[in-house]
Amino acid sequence: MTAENVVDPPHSAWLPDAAFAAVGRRRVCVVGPPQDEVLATVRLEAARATAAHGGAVVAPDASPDLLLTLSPDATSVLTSSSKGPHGDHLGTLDAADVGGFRLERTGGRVTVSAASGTALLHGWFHVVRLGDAAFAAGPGDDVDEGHAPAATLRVLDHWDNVDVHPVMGQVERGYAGGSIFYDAGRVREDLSRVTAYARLLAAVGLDRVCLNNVNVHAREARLLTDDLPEVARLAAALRPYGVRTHLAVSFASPMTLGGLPTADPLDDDVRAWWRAAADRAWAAVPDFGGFVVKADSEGQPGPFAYGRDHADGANLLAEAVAPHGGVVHWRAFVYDHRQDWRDRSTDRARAAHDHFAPLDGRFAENVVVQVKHGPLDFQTREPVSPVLAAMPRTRLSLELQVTQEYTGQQRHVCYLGPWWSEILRFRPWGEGEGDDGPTVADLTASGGGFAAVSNVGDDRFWTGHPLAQANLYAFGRLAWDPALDAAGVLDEWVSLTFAGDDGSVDPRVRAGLHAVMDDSWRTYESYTAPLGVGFMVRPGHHYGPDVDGYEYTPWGTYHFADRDGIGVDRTRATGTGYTGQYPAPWRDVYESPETCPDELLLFFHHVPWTHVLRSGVTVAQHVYDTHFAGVERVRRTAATWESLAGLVPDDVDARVRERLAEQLRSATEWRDQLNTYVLRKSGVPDARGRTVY
Ligand code: GCV
Repeated sequence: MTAENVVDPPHSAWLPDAAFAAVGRRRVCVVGPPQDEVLATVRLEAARATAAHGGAVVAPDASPDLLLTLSPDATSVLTSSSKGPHGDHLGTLDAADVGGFRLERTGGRVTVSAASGTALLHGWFHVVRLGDAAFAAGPGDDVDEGHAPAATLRVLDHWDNVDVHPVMGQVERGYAGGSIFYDAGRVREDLSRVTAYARLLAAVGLDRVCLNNVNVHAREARLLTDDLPEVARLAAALRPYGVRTHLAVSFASPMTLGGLPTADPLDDDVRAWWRAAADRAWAAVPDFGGFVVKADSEGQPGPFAYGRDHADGANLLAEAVAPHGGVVHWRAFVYDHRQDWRDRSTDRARAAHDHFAPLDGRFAENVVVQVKHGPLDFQTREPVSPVLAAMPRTRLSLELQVTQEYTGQQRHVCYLGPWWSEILRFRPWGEGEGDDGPTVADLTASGGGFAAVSNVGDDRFWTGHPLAQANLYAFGRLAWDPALDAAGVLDEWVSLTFAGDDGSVDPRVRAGLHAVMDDSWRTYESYTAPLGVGFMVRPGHHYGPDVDGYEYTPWGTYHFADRDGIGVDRTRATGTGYTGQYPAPWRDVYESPETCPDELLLFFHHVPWTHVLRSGVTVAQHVYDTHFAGVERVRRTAATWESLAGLVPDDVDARVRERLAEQLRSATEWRDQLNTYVLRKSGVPDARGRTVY
């Protein structure tokens, strides 16, 4: 028996049987052609829920409480619900890929109709989420609603390696054990866990997964060629829940896999090689989604080697996948990782805009430029990337990081919903009265979509920290509807995950989880990265404090602290000019320390330690205050969690306690290192005389 056969059954996450109590007690009918694979899943789900809770699967003429029907003309709801003023003209990428459903309720009886099995499945999980409220039969409870995802493309990117990488392991930046797809150099035999994963994704409306790391090493590159039958097996495990497969590919593949002397995007043989590669991929996986590419970034090959630009590179692949209706997600994470730290004029934050904004309008119809939410790299706090406002003629996808590389690595509780919500609601052209410009969600949803780096592994709780499941849940829900309230999304997650036998949640558990999680991102920020400074982490693994760890390295991530002050001058007047990449009003708001939001001050300005923030305290004092307060908040979080003992399942309790103990230790370490650093550099003492070393 191999190790992979003896893992415990995975935790049910947000789909415990109890979460199906309301639908499972009722009479459910599913209507549609027997050959539809995802519809078969809806039938299976209905049978499973009703068997567990005493309801029944019934025929259409038996007055079902819930009728789920596949009807090709359920079209009234199939347009995007959040089209913004920018990007509408780009049109829907894949008109056939309709993801909406209609929900009608009359006298407490519910009908969900959709044009595809996947959309109907999403409708089923919507009703599950609503619970008894879905069947409300009081006066005024009749409804006829359309539900459609904001964006066609809602993708989870896995940074999973097939081989165990000597430095990055099986999953790069993975904090939840090994890969659910691969084990030590091969695709797993038993893929039941992959199907269970697809079920979780379908329940939050996600329908695409990229199976491998964007850093495509030699072994992983072969997924595109000799391993296609294995990719097909993975796709078959995801398909019952309507989840489509994408692959990350290496730009050098024509050379490394095809034996060609070049990978020049304008070379005819290279173009032919990619076309043949795409043909083979779709032959093996008929509903294949497309390619994800990291090029000219952190050592990955790209078009620069041939004097070509990223539009040339992306369009090469776009041409190859176009006949199959495929998509190329081309990442804008392009910068020089061999920078000279002595040179203060080079600014990594500028790089994506410098490379990509001039290319607006040159990308093929089926290219989606995938932009990290901030200009650097998934820090705890960064401004929104200016690229998102600079490419109106390009499909854009917003890239978020669910895996908590820089936000506590699933050892710290850090609910990221509020952070993502801020990003999605950010208006690059400001909030003028009466004529609000588009939000980031508007800009990305209507032509492109949302992508995020997944946080799951073969850990029993999927995500290492059981409460980190909420981040995966929140990504799916916000990608479907970016206007959702983050605390409301958390509440949904609590309702499902902690449902008791009757489907309801103990109010003490609900309140406790909100107390622990609602503000946990700001708590994390308070004891780690002050005022948008970023990257004070231990180089390499990125866990825990190391204030100067990156200061004299080639990575372009500096804070420039000295005895006088700290921060990066990114102004047009005296700095790197990065503020000029934003449209008004932000180019001016960020330009002046007087108007720059405190939480981003050190991202945009180099200021004295004694600079008085808009909050009224000095920079040095702010560091002391927030770091002392942050540790106290973690202490309170741990106490709140302890008060839930006996109210939450023992296994969850034990794991969360263990993680909270580490969080408290780590937060204390962050506090003491940061405070001591500031005191030693600045000589400015803590006004409240607390212990600084
Ligand atoms: C997959 C950061 C991470 C890398 C990651 C990279 C990326 O630099 O530390 O592990 O590589 O981002 O997004 O490509």
